[in-house]
Amino acid sequence: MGLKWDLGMGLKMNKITHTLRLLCHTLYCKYRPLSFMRAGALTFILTGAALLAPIHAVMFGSAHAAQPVPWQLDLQPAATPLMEQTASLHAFLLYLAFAISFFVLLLLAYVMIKFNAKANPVPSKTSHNTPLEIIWTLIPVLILIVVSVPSFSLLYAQKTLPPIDMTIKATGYQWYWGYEYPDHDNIAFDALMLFDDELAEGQPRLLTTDNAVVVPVNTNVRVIVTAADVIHNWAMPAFGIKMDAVPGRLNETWFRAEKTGTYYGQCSELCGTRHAFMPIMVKVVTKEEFAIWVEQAKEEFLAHHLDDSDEEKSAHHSDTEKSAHHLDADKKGV
Ligand SMILES: [Cu+2]
Repeated sequence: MGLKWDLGMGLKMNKITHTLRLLCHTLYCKYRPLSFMRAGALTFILTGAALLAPIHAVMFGSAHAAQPVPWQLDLQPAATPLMEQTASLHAFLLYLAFAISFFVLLLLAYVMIKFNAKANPVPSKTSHNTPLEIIWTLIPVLILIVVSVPSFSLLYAQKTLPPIDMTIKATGYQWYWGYEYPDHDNIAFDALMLFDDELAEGQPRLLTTDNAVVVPVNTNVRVIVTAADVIHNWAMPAFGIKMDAVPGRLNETWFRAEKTGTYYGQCSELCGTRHAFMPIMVKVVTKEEFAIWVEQAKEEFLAHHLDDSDEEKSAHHSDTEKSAHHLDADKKGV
């Protein structure tokens, strides 16, 4: 049995080596016009890039706060199971892409050394090889099937809402976000970006808002996303969420934040001149802290809400305009 298997394996390996050689021949014939120098340089760059990516992922993968940091290369650390799944699919694809690039590099190197004009002055005239063509069709198909398994399971997890504990409605406006808590006496407030001179110590620039979205930890939160004027997008990298906010349409998504802390995101759909200045700030707190916040928010925002008359709206507008002015002045360095 062992001997038979060995013999069979040997024959198979012979066939594989033969096939590889043919593959190299074909590659060489096809890319002959490309000079060796250029092919070498291109391969070097591509492999370098492919090699660096996983190394960076390993080196910088877990040290980030839940916000963008200067020179960031990898994804923000996951705060929800959905983002963990997204990050692992991302890592898997990265290694797969690396393996494929490395395999191609080896083939090219083999061709360059073995079949250059000096080493192989009389090239083969081979033009067809059925087993080889079947292999180079089947292998990519198999790779795609393998990739589809984690990919579809992630898509299913994103689209299938688990039993929901509470709902938040996020509405995109030009250029800020409005939030409503329908399960908590319709607490409603707007979140406008703070400008540089309004920031407290340690608050990140262009990401901090006057009012944060507050949610309890380990709670399944449904987010209903819509917009009032143009298309915006409610995106929170650490939660693995990026959901279009479309006027006249309710989109829904969900998250379950498993770590307390402050998380930052941004509108991710080009929505006008101040698209870059409508950040999203979510505070994940303990359930007790959330209960306290709800009571405070009811008082703070309810009066605000009852008075949601034209007067209030125009006051808000002038506030936004003031901020816009402020921004212009900021840009000019005034
Ligand atoms: Cu927007």
